[in-house]
Amino acid sequence: MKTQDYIDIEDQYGAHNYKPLDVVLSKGKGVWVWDIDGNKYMDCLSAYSAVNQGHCHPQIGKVMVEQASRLTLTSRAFRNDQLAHLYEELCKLTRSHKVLPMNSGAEAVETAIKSVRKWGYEHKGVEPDKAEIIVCENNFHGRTLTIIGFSTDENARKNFGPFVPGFKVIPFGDAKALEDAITPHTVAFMVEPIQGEAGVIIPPEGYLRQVREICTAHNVVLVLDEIQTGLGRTGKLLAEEHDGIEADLTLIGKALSGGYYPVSAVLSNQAVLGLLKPGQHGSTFGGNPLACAVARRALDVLVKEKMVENSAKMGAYFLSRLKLIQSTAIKEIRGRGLMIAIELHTDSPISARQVCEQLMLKGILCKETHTYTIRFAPPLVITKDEVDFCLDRIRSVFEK
Ligand code: IF1
Repeated sequence: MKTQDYIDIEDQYGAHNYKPLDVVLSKGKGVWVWDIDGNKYMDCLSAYSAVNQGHCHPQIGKVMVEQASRLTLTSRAFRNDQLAHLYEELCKLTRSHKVLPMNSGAEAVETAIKSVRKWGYEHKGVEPDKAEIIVCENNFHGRTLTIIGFSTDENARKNFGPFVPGFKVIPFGDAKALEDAITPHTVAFMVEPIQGEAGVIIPPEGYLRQVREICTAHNVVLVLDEIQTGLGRTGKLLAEEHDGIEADLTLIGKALSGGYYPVSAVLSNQAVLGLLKPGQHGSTFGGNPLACAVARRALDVLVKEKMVENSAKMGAYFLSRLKLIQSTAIKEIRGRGLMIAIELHTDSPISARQVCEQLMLKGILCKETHTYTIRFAPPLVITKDEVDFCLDRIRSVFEK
């Protein structure tokens, strides 16, 4: 089959809920992927930061195959010999007290929402059915009905209502707005340390520290959605470390499995998760032995191979060199670690999508977000030579 054949069949039989670049991939290794014609590309999206450890990391692959031939799923009706290890290793690594494993990122977010509501009623003493959760404009936390109900992206929510009540939206990066929005019914504030889908939006210096103080002062649970920023993406294991704070609940997913398998988790630094009793939450696949074995090794290689340190180092280099590109099309270049974006002027002669299409022809795969921003988030195993390869091609698109 040729590229066009794949596209035609997808068009005919699949829902059109994505608009992918027209490249059909069939192989990956480290930062590189190959299409069905054997063309090689550098992956600067990393499956939306799920393959931070690089494509097909051999260690993770090995443990996945071994575990798959031994035991895959027990359900949580029985125990398995991997879950305890994952709990312990995750808690030690992230200084957490409790873990609740799920599968997708959205499920971790849903889990957090249920948990903080329960905490609000049973611990804080909020009146029945009055719990409020504060979130930010331009948030991205997933695609379930609850979550899109508090999205401010029209395209994500239009004609999907009615929605779950109990959410209040405030501007991102504005600590005063948070303080003003808190009422006696507020149970939690949920925020991305750096907004991903919104276009790699980094909040003002000190924002997260202020947010931490406000939440503590008002007895409000601080939930950090680190599903995208976590596990080394921003040059620290968790993005919260840049501000020297600790969230009460931290959500991780994506790279928790190195891209092998959907694994997510809610990490808790206080009694919130302790309130859940048998039968109140769960999932058939959450915490299964295959997921746990894969996640354990995905975390292990992240640490042992110093991918977090490499993310910080290569990210700083990448960003500093990108900023030297001379182009009237570029409005701003920003990033932290290997979570980087180029934002174009609204009157730029070239759209973000066109930049991505041109980069694809030069062997770089990346993805626009909204109309004006291009994101670069390569696997954290990228080398300096590979960053240079990428920079040369980005330069040639802009300096033309
Ligand atoms: C898609 C962006 C990335 C997330 C945060 C929860 C989730 C995500 C902070 C839900 C998911 C994805 C999903 C992906 C596009 C994508 C994304 F463009 F939207 F911003 F990563 F860059 N919290 N992010 O970023 O996790 O349920 O998907 O496992 O195709 O929708 P999920």
